[in-house]
Amino acid sequence: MEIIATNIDYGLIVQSVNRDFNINRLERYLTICNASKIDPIIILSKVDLIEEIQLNELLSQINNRIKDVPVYAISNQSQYGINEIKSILTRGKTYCLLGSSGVGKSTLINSLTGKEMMETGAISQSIDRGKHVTSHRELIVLENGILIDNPGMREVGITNASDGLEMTFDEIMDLAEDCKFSDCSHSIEKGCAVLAAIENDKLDADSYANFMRMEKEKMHYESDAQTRKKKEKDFGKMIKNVQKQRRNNKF
Ligand SMILES: Nc1nc2c(ncn2[C@@H]2O[C@H](COP(=O)(O)OP(=O)(O)OP(=O)(O)O)[C@@H](O)[C@H]2O)c(=O)[nH]1
Ligand SMILES: [Mg+2]
Ligand SMILES: [Zn+2]
Repeated sequence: MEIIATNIDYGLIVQSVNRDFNINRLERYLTICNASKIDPIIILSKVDLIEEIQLNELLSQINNRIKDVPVYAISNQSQYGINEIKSILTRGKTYCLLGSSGVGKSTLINSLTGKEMMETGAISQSIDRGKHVTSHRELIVLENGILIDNPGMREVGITNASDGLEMTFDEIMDLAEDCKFSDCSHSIEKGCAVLAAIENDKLDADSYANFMRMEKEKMHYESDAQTRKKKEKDFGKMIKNVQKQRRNNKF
């Protein structure tokens, strides 16, 4: 969550069409953006590496699970789709680039500026991943909009997602209104409208599974935070006690 600074308008979530492609992870980024109150935009990069028919398949997979989020396909190599990205950028708005190492975030900035402004780096052959070329946040001011390049994220954990999950999975939230029990956990209950929707192919089972996983992570994080808070409070009390006893010359 810390990766997203304040005063950002849009999150450009970059994912490449090869090994980095992962819809569960896209939903994680969406959750982080939603929790940070920034508008997500998905950018599929490196489309030069696949055929058009494969690209259409990936786009429809995304479409089945993620609604209401714009998706753009680009290639920094062939410059496919770059003008479209240029055309959506707006003066006065700030965009931050999010995504794994090696997906082409910095190269995209170079494409947009037409200059070799940002350092980019080859993918590691042995692990087929980026080498974390960008090591710190950088701000680039364009004619149209301000871009913030970020180091590639190693993992996209759900921490204090506030209502990010609810926004990302609003379809599930809407269904949940019709669950028989108001405190339904959508896991085993009879009369659960969410489970019924999966049964009737109205809700994507993978999307549901991803939601449940992140919900659990969020709860773990919250209970950890609560435990930490309690421990700190207890420690504070202990210090106070010792000081008091010391004042009273108990030892
Ligand atoms: N085939 C292909 N390769 C690309 C494309 N865009 C970037 N690359 C290559 O992917 C590698 C990584 O690109 P970077 O722009 O450094 O990736 P990054 O997302 O900034 O990575 P970090 O800074 O490590 O987070 C480089 O070798 C780029 O040349 C593309 O559209 N197509
Ligand atoms: Mg970079
Ligand atoms: Zn339910």
